[in-house]
Amino acid sequence: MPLSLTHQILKDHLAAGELRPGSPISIHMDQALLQDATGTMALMQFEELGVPRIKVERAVQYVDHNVVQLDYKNADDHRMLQALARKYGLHFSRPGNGISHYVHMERFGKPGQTMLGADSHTTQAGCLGMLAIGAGGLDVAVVLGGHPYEIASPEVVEVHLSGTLDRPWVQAKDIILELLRRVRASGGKNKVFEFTGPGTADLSVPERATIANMVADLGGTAGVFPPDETTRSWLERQDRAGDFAEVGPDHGAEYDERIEIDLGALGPLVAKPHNPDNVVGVEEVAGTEIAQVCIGSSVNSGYNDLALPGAVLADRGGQIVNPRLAATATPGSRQILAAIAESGVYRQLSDGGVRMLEPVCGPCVGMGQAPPSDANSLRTFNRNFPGRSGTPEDSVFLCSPAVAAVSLLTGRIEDPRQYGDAPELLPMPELRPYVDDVHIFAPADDAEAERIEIPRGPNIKRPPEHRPLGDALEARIATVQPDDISTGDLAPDGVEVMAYRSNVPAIAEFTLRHRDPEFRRRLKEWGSGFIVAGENYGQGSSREHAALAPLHLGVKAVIAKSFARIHRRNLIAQGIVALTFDDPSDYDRAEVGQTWQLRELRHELEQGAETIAARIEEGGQELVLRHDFSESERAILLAGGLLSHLRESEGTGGADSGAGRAEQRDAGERAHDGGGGGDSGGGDGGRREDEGLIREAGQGVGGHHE
Ligand code: MIC
Repeated sequence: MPLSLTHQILKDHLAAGELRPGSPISIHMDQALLQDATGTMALMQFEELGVPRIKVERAVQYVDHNVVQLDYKNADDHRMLQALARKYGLHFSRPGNGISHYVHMERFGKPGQTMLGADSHTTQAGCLGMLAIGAGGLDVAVVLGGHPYEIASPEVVEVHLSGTLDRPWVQAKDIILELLRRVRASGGKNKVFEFTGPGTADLSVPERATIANMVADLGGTAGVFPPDETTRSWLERQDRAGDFAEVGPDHGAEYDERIEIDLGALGPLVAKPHNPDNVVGVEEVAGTEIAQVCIGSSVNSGYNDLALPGAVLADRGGQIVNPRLAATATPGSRQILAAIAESGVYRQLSDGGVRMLEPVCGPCVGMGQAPPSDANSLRTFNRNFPGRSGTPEDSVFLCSPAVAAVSLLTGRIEDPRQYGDAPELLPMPELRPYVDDVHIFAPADDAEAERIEIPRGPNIKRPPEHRPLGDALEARIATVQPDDISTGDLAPDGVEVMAYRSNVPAIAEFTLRHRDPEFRRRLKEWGSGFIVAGENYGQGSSREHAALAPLHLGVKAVIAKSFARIHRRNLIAQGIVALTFDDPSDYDRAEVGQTWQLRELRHELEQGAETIAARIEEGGQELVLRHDFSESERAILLAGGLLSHLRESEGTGGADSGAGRAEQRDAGERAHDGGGGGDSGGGDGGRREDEGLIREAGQGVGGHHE
């Protein structure tokens, strides 16, 4: 049977299982990507494996998220990550060097390879013909330890792009927004989107990157652009001609589904608050007053994305950004920063009044540049979940650089097609001096690696422990949540909260703070609880803190109408039972405070039962719950989490000796406690005993600095 490129890559990397949609498979990973906000937990969990050096061909630790450095916390994380990378064999991209996805595309992505990344937008690497998948930190840690990654074998959707874009006013961003409009935010679950057709060939690599990145926002597993001459010349420009590979779909390849987009019929699109799939034509929102325009982020931070707004401003005789507006621009990488500096685009933007930011994630994850209250913000980013910008009642619209560029002029959302002929862009200079990886540091050799001590600061705490599942689970419903709860609701974005990514007890204090401020109090009072939720629970980012924080608070199970892929897996990896309703209307029976009993859970999981029996103590109603755990996921849950499962199944818990791991853990414990953290590491189901250190959310937490 003629195969899609996705199936060829999967076949080449298959460690176990059958390529039948939905059936569990394990795949070997060639590469891994980590960023600082998820990387600290990922690498600390890697340490727990006791493996001396990583076992993938290439892993890169980036620092691009937590870079505001309001106090020592971010800086301590960076220092620890640099040492961990050097010791265990990862490359380290220093802060300011660029946004992980953008730099990885420039310097490391390889057609035909696989990659697992501790960031949902890892899918961006599909622009070069990689199969790149986002995951929680623990799954990435386990892959670094040499294990394959387990996932449901995806369906492969052919996205056939016909025609060409009416550039520059209709852009690649509009293609992915059109897909979001059609497929919606959870419609891509367990699907890989493979792009074909003449419209695909016409897209540059950074344009493909914008689309592949936001496949994550369809809930998709990956997006793949088969490599072609455009890919080859991109790699040549990056001095990486040798990384090109002649791979592609077989002639007549079969796909599970086909979507056709006629690019000639596409207009500029905008995603309204509060979900990337809330897409309308720009004409529907044109005229909306805005207070902010932000250009850049991991998507739309390439040369042309910045050159167009620069040219729009310069073309109008030096017209400045409308005085009612605040505007920012973020280049994707140091390479792009150098290119816009040299070409004059930087000057066009800066002269126009755009605030030029360093190449980091920045406002996309609420790291500064929060918009004013009661105002709209227009951004070329990939997400607009409520509060993500840092302003709790925010109102964020997502768009292409073309829409952003013309809206700079008036302070309203504008339809760029009303602006006639496009201005000429300043040409991109030669990249030559910028392709050296002088700011990406190689790991130490084995001898030096052994001697490297890992510096840790007082905000850095060991990951929670996993406890084996008991025979039954019984707990009170601690919260009932609606559809589309994002991991940002569970573990919020922004400078204040994200500074605690290495400190689960502290970050737990912010869980659901806007959705249900009483949630934490209830769990503290009751000691444990269940979460009940609607559809697409845990959509959005891969942050496993959305599972780690509830685990710390005592959440034992989440019962939802449906789960987003990465979060479902994160719950399981951390030993939280993720179940669905057999009859979704049973969701309506759930009330905060009720006690739900899963009396035969262990037995049912051991036996591989398809359904799980539940009973509501008050009133005695019986409910039928479902699960879709693979055999190994059942074993993970029985063991209480992925790390304990690996320890059980390998006897020693890793490739190295158990003694080595114990020693490391002791040393780690001393170091973690160094600042008076008082972390006992025990307690029920990962619950820690250092609550005394945790003050109300929003105040300082732990450590001697406060
Ligand atoms: C995001 O875009 O939501 C993030 C911030 O990059 C996250 C990672 C994180 O929460 O650290 C993601 O996409 O996984």
